[in-house]
Parts: sequence; C-alpha cells; structure tokens
Amino acid sequence: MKTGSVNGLPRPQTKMAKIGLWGASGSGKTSYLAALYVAVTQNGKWNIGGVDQESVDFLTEKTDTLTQQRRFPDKTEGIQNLSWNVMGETEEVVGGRFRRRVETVPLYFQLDMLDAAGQLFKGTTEEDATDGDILDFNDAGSGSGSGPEELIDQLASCDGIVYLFDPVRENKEGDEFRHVQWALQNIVHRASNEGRLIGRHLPHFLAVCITKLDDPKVFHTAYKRGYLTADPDDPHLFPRVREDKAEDLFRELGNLSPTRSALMVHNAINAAFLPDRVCYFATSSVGFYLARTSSRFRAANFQNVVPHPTQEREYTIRGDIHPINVLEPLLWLGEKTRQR
Ligand SMILES: Nc1nc2c(ncn2[C@@H]2O[C@H](COP(=O)(O)OP(=O)(O)OP(=O)(O)O)[C@@H](O)[C@H]2O)c(=O)[nH]1
Ligand SMILES: [Mg+2]
Repeated sequence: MKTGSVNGLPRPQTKMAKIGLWGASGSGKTSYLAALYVAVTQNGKWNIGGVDQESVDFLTEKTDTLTQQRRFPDKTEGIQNLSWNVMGETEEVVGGRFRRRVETVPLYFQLDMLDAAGQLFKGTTEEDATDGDILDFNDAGSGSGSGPEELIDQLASCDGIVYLFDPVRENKEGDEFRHVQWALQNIVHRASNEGRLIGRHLPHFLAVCITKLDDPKVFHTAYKRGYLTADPDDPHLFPRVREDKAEDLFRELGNLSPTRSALMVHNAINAAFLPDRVCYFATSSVGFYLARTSSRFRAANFQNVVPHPTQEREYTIRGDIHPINVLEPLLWLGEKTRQR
C-alpha cells in the first residue's frame, strides 16, 4: 500500500486483493460478475476497468448479455481468471498529533477474481459429472490446469472469498453442505500444510452472499419474516436486507430447506473462519423490476426475471438491471484486506 502525496495531491492507495468466487453450479457466480460494471457505475463514486484484454472483454460482453440481450450468461467451463481495477475514494485521517483532519483520498483496488464452473466445487470435472462420482482429490484435474485441484489451490491462495449461496437451488437439491464441506476441508488442508492457519481458523475473509433475493420464493420468505427494509437514500426504494440481519436470514432459509443442509454450512463457516472475518449479504445480480412509467419499486410487480416465452427452462430479464449488494461485498473485502 502506498500513501503520501505527489505534487501536493494525495497519492492513490493501492492494494492487491485476490478474491475468489465460490458457489455451486448455477448459484449465480458469472451473473454476479456480469452485473459488476452496472453495480459499480450506478453507485456514482466508483469505476472499474479491466487489467488485461480478457477482463475488459468479459465486462463488456457480459454487461451486454444482461442489459441488452436481457438473458443470463452461459454456464462456465473450467476456470477463468479475471483482473480488474476498482477505482474510488475513501476517507482517511491525516496530519500530525495536533492537526488531525479527515481527507478524501483516492482508493484503487486490483481485484483478481476467479470464476470457475460450479461443478468443480464438488470435486468433479465436466466429464465426470454425468456419473456423479466424487473424484479422488489427488487425481483430480492433473495437468489440465482447470480441474478441482487447481481451483482449490487458487481459492486457498486468495485473500478473500465471495461465497454464493443460492437458496432456490438448495431447496431443490439439498446438497449445499456436501459441496461446502468438500471445498472447505481441502482449503483448510492446503492452508495447514502452508502454515497459514491462525490457530484453528483460515486466514481468509469471507463474504457470504445469499443470491437471487429477487426470486419470488426468496423475496416472499424475506418479506413475510420481516427482513426487508428500504434505504431512504435510494430514490427507487428497492427492498434490501440489512447487513446485520443477513446472517439470520441465511439460517432461516437453511431451516426451510428439506435437508436443512445450509444450517450445517453455517456451522462449518463458524468453525473454519474467524468471526470478524465473515460478513453476510443478501444479493441480487439483476435486482427488482422497475416499470418505465414508475420511479418507485412496486411490490405488486417486482419480478425482473420471468420464464422465456418460447424456450423451456430458460429465463429472460424483463427490464433494466438494478444489482443489489453486488459491489458491497467486494468493497468490504477490499477494505478488510487493506487493513491487514
Ligand atoms: N432471479 C435471479 N436468477 C438469477 C440471478 N443470477 C443468476 N440467476 C439464475 O441462475 C442461473 C445460473 O446463473 P450463473 O451465473 O450462470 O451461475 P454460475 O454459478 O456461474 O453457474 P456455473 O457456471 O454452472 O457454475 C441463471 O441462468 C439464472 O437463471 C439473479 O440475480 N436473480
Ligand atoms: Mg458460471
């Protein structure tokens, strides 16, 4: 991290934060990244740019997919490494003992993100997926550079992890704990071998994101159980879950799933990560629908994702996207890793 001033101007602070995305297949990882450009720019205080051509192309193509083509990105194959500069401002106390003052200083993060096929988080490759076998981890992905072993190596070397939990998928499949336990055990094993454990805990920061808040099942559960609120500063008054309530919602959703496996996920997270290194968010990559004629969210007409009129099991996005808590987990991770 660099501080100080250049020609009287505060010098940008840089921190390289390597962030991994973790989540089951279909949990919404690629859509989350696809919504990032809109999330960053709608915030008004931040901007984002690709560090290399692949990352520039990813942002432009995927933003176009969500906002112009109004569809979701294709299923991910293998592992894609992406690198973006997130540029904004932060407040910092400057000056000596008697002349302390708060100054706004530029803050740049480089986010090295990792987007992988969710299938890999089960310890299976695409070819193995058909017979549903869990691979012997030591044999997995050898030499391919895009197998489960590579993924665990990369996640273990991250400073922070965004873990996406899809309550809709969990309700249907009920296998979230199996996925999480597999990945977690292997990350702990790596960190332990490298002497990186802090006591019995991992050194990583973890942003737990409940995805698809706009989905009717998730939205209605959060609404009926009193988790929703609106930020008075938001001109559209979109519903959101307060940060300090998102963990309770996670447990509540876990309780509702037939296998209750998300409750075990919660316990596993508590066992593996330091309490002050974990934060919960309720997110939606596309957000709620806003009619062209209306400037405010309407609970009677909130669905932004609807079944495709002709293609079975495909979904289409009705209107503009309004990402919810897409940038916030990254800013939290950026801020936390910067403090270290
Ligand atoms: N309602 C709603 N559905 C979403 C959202 N994000 C993703 N989805 C749905 O979830 C599906 C899977 O999303 P992806 O982003 O491809 O999930 P992934 O985790 O990248 O999946 P893999 O690449 O297979 O690992 C999409 O095709 C959408 O149908 C969201 O914010 N809201
Ligand atoms: Mg994907």
